[in-house]
Amino acid sequence: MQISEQRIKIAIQKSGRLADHSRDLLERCGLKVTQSKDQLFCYGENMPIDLLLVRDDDIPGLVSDDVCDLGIVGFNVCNEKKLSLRRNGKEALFKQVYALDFGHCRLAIAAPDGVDFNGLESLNGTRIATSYVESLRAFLDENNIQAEIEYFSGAVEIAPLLGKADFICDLVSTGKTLAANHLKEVHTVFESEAVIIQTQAPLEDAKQELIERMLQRLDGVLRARESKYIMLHAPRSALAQIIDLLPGSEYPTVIPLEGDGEKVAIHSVCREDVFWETLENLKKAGASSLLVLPVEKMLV
Ligand code: PRT
Ligand code: ZN
Repeated sequence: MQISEQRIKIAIQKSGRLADHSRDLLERCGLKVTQSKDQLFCYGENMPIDLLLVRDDDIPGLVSDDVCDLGIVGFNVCNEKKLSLRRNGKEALFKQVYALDFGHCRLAIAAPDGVDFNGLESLNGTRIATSYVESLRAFLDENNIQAEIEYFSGAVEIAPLLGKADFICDLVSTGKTLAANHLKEVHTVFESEAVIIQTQAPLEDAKQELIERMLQRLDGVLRARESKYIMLHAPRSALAQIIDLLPGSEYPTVIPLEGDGEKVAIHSVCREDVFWETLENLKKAGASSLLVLPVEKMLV
């Protein structure tokens, strides 16, 4: 199998925290693929789109260098790459298109249990271990903090135990790893989630069109994921109040009910989750026969 230049290439993580979500998202966009024997790329069967399966750290570089047209990667990795290119006098040639609502975590400063932390000034004159050297440096500079950065490529959380650092700066999601290493989170540097990035290199029209089509589908999947379709009956007299209660609903459809002059049916796409409390409030306002359905695809 060979990857043709006329096809779109999307870099995704080969294995790890983002791998399955990335594959799943692209499948939802209608892409069907066959994986190569060496498992390094997937050939798009029904669209001229191939997937390159790589380490997440390589994704921003592959997109910036125009080896791949799109990439799915953590914001944290993109940010680090951007800053490190900038330090070397270069600009990253990729742009972030959408945040994808998975791979949520935060880059945070943590201190050993029992250490007093009285705001960011407590970091002055200390050593902080991290794999995110550039992100941490930018954060310290922004906050006028003088601290030494100790680079650790992994297992950052053991640095204080080894006497190599006073604090650490690492990714946290549940906080269990910190707790297991007797560390406590003291400050969030930034929040992160998976994002889709696009090369800024000029593309042929056909390729650009295909990318736009794919991104439109992606937008549809993301919108659908956070949307619900709600149907209910409402007394005409309470129409305005009930429409007000529908979360994130823009233009509800109001349909007369055959044989009932008093009531109407309301159908609406809600661009947010619909909680039980909302349904209870709608019922209190006079709504009945409430139905909430998931939305699978959306094209606006
Ligand atoms: O092999 P490759 O280089 O591709 O993968 P990797 O090992 O570098 O990355 P991977 O798969 O661990 O993470 C990929 C991306 O997932 C990261 O770049 C983040 O964008 C996102 N992500 C989300 C996380 C976490 N949550 C996370 N918890 N990445 C890492 N962690 C680690 C963290 O470094 C710490 O060691 O998990 C530990 C903490 O987890 P909690 O749940 O105990 O707080
Ligand atoms: Zn990695």
